[in-house]
Amino acid sequence: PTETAIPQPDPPRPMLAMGDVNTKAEQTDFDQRMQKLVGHPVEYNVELKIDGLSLSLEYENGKLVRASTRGNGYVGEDVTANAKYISDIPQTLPEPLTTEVRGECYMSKEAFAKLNAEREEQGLAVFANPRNAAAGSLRQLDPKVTKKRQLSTFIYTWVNPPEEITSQHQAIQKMHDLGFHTNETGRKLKTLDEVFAFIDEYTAKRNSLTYGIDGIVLKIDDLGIEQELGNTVKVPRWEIAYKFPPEEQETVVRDIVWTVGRTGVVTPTAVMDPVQLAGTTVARASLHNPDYLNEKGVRIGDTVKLHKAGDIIPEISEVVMAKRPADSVAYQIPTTCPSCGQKLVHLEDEVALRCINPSCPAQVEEGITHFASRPAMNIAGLGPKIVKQLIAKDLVHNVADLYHLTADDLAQLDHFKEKSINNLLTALDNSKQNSVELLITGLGIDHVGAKAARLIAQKFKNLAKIMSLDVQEIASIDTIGMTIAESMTTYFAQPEAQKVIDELRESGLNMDYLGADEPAEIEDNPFKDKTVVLTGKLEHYTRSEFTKKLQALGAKVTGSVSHKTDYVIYGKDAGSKYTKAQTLGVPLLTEEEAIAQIE
Ligand code: 3B8
Repeated sequence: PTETAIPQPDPPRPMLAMGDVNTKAEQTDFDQRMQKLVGHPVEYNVELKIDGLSLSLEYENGKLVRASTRGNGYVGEDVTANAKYISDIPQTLPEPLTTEVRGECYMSKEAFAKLNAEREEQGLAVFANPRNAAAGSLRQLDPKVTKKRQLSTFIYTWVNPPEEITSQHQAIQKMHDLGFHTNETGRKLKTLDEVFAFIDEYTAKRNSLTYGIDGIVLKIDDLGIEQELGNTVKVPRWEIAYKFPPEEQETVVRDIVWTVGRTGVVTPTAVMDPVQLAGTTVARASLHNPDYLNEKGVRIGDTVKLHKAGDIIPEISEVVMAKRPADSVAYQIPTTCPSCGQKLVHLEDEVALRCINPSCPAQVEEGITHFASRPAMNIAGLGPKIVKQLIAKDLVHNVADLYHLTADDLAQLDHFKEKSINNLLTALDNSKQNSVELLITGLGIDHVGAKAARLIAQKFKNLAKIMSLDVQEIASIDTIGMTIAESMTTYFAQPEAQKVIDELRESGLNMDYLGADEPAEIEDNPFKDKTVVLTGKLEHYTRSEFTKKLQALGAKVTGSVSHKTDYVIYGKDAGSKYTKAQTLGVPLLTEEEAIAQIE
């Protein structure tokens, strides 16, 4: 991304950061200051403070022309190309407006956890929190990376709203109607007691939200008063952020254990005395890699402060040095694999330690478990515990051996009786008919997940063909890059890999793509990839017509309203689903509004 000046209205309106406070007493001060300045009590719009990074979106005649991050306020980073790949940003507005909105770009807790898990598996450094992950994913030279990372937005400021919009509350409603993803939990409140109650409510609900928040924002709702009060040099006078106190616990590290992943990455985990933290009991925290472990300086026996990154992933903040035992000794990073005992290596460009022994039992175990897992060959009943026993009893050494298992072999496993034996043999037999992309996924080739496997299988149709491809041919697929292509050719060039695949073929596994051809890519629209619920009596379409229409736009139409619902579209006499959407803060659209959006 290149640096460009954020175009400023006249007078310029820099993208400011907020002033923030940590106590209710400070908020009382703020409220009193506002009342004095304004001359009477003021109403506030109270919003959740999303843990992301600020984003400005500019539209000309209803078309998105520029997206930029805050940077230093006046000079931001141009992320227009990247913003095309954030699915909840409208590329066009239903009205030909020339305007600017601002909001927060964030990564959901789920996407954050998934991304970090993948990065750890690949030997890459993990992101400390969703904000860093969002920033690292948005500010990418290659917008394709942004596309893969599943970013979202909440839009909360209309820089130059039309005249009829006189309050922040209204501005959010209208921006929502224009197709922006707004956070509907915001509330217009009159008294500080109500504000405190809101804070208490979300302090309790915080952990159950699908996105991270780090506080709440108090804004004078009246845009006229906002304008009058204006800004100090750095922060607006008319609003203040309350930051949640960090949730932190102290506990003692009893051990540091190392586990070997499918790709041979060896990861340290601190095992601690269990403590309650942000709604769950925590007894383990990943230390990610040797560099991270050394940086934290953790030793066995240390008392540590623990928090949750992005509200979900337990992480050691720091060692409490004052409580370090007198007989404490520095922790020694292992040099050999905890599973096979072979010497560990540090590959160039990686922070991770790796075991590069292809027959390391821990890797084989992870590899076979992955092969059998749901996104791969989906072999019911072949979970980690069974795989562990199969390896320990020397019954399998690789995935090809699975298809040579007999009833007698399986009878050696704990609690395996006739029924469980038959079930597993049938599941193995059925898996032979799987379409080839599941087999490719199951091979566990570095960087090649279910999606890449499907794209490649769709294009090249069978495994023999796929194994003969060169890097350029694989990378000719639109969303497949050189990393995946090189990883595939390297994998298939290995004689051991070829041998396993030959054996699988001899066992009768299907090697062809059996799926349907890929449906045409759905163009961006407000309902693409959104979960939508219809309720009440519709006037313009029947329920099933409207459902089909939405599905054709890439929406998932479901029957019940939850936190996962993006929109509830309602007609006449809408009942409980409408009310539930209101309580959950799920955006509501009338049938007419939805049709306007579609058109
Ligand atoms: C003025 C208003 C900065 C912000 C703002 O969810 C300003 O309003 C700001 F100069 O940063 N993280 C929010 C959030 C952030 C801001 C905001 N409102 N809801 C947030």
